[in-house]
Amino acid sequence: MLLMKDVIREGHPTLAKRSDEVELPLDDETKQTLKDMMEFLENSQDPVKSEELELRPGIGLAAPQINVPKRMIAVMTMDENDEKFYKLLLVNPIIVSHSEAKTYIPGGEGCLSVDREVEGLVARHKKIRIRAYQYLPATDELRKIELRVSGYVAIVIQHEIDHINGVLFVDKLSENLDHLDPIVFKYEDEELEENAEQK
Ligand code: UDB
Ligand code: ZN
Repeated sequence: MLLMKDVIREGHPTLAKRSDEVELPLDDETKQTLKDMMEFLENSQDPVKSEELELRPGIGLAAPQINVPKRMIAVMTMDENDEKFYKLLLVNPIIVSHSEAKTYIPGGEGCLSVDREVEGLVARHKKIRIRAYQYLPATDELRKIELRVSGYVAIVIQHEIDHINGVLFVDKLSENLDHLDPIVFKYEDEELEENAEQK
């Protein structure tokens, strides 16, 4: 089981290197790493387990963050409209095309591998098209897929693909992105409504 101590931090050389292509078919060790990555995200989002195990609630993880320099990422999150759930293990992902338009998370990004509070925003493509192999642990299948995603999920995937290219979000901060449309989260609107109602 992966814990926060297994997540390497800013300054570790593996985080600054381009990770290696994964050789297919997947070997058993690589399959286990993929399963461990998803289990970490699941545990970290479980209120009871995350507290017991002292995990930060993660929505994405790239293999180099656990010091495995291979091109593999895990994502587990809802989209910003709380409509679609994404639970993906991707091997050798590539962004085949992207929108010209960019967007950003208005509160800024963080990272499981960055312990300090970082001020600054990250501009990311609003829409991306990805080709990858998707690993399905339940059936032990590896499927070639093409995915089109936008908004928050596209940001998460770009953040993880940056990791397998040796790039951290702190390497690409902007002070002001007012010229771009930010991601708008549905749940934040609800919070605002609730706050308004309390007044
Ligand atoms: C995260 N989690 O996992 F909107 F329930 C971040 C950390 C760094 C704060 C743990 C996160 O944003 N969780 C979250 C967000 C919500 C609602 C919720 C939980 N990452 C993943 C990472 O570092 N991968 O390498 C950082 C994200 C910032 C932008 C994309 C990834
Ligand atoms: Zn990260």
